[in-house]
Amino acid sequence: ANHSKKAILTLLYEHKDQFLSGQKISELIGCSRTAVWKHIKTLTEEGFKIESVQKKGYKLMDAPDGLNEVSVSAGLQTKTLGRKICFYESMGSTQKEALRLADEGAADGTVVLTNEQTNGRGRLGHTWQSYRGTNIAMSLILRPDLPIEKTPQLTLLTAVAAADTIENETGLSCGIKWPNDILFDGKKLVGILTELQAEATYVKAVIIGIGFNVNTESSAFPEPIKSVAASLRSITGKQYELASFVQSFLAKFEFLYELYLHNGFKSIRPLWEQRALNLGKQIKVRQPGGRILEGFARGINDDGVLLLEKADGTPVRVYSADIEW
Ligand code: BT5
Repeated sequence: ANHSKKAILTLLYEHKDQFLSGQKISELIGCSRTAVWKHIKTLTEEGFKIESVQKKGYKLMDAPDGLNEVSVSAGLQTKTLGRKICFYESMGSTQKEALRLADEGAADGTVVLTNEQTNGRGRLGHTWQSYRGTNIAMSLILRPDLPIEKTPQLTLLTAVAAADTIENETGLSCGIKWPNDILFDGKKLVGILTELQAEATYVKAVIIGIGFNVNTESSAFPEPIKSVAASLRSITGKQYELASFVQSFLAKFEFLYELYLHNGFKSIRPLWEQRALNLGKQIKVRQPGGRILEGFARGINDDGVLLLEKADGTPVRVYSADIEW
């Protein structure tokens, strides 16, 4: 029954501006017209506004605030990514759930998505704040055939995908602060967290978590986050449709990911460099173990490694697994 309800909602989303007759729906789904009517009734109770006109049929007028699984899956233009979506109305962390699902064997391209993340994680035990229905929290489960040392490149790829999506959807041109922050006017719009499930030498799964501040009002950010965070809405004053934003990100990500798997990081590197904010500057980097390194950021190489030059001229390679300040 749940399956038919989802199929009906999908049809309504796919024909958003048209009426679909009960007869047509029952034929396409393979259930009775009475069953169609009952499912429509349930959807209405769940908060979907569905216009129903005799002889014409049903038309989707509005949906509950925020995301739902079908709003993202209907019309999604990807081959693998998001073909399976695990959607939760509210949850602690999409990242934690994705790690659990990956451990249970979830397929490559599975996406975990929620309307409300209550215990979001950043790197190194930091927290990530989410605001119900106004920002996007999702995790991608990928199973690339990659050596472990190359996986930090996926963080850089994700940053490019996120910045490109923002530019396509809003016209804003964002910068990337190595390795994982997407900034506009110095404020953070997107956070990216890459985690691994690996055996000694091979990668079982890469879990990429992304948080986008989309429609959050700046007053919703508490101190001290307020001084470092921004949302698309706080910059442009506009509201964006979360579902189409997710669809657009998944399509962009998949495109870059395929390019990467076929041609390697050299196909991503120039795209990343175009948006890089701290190349050619003095920067500080925290290395594993807490040692702080200062130097001039020369650039990144074809492996995605940051090339730093210390004051005495010694070159140092910094991996995005290391933490920048
Ligand atoms: C990150 O960590 O930027 C990675 C954030 C990843 C979040 C996603 S959401 C979906 C998935 N599920 C999860 O549980 N996590 C992932 P880091 O570089 O450590 O930055 C964290 C710092 O950013 C915090 O210490 C705050 O200063 C700041 N911050 C927290 N929430 C923010 C927000 N909404 N917008 C901007 N900055 C924020």
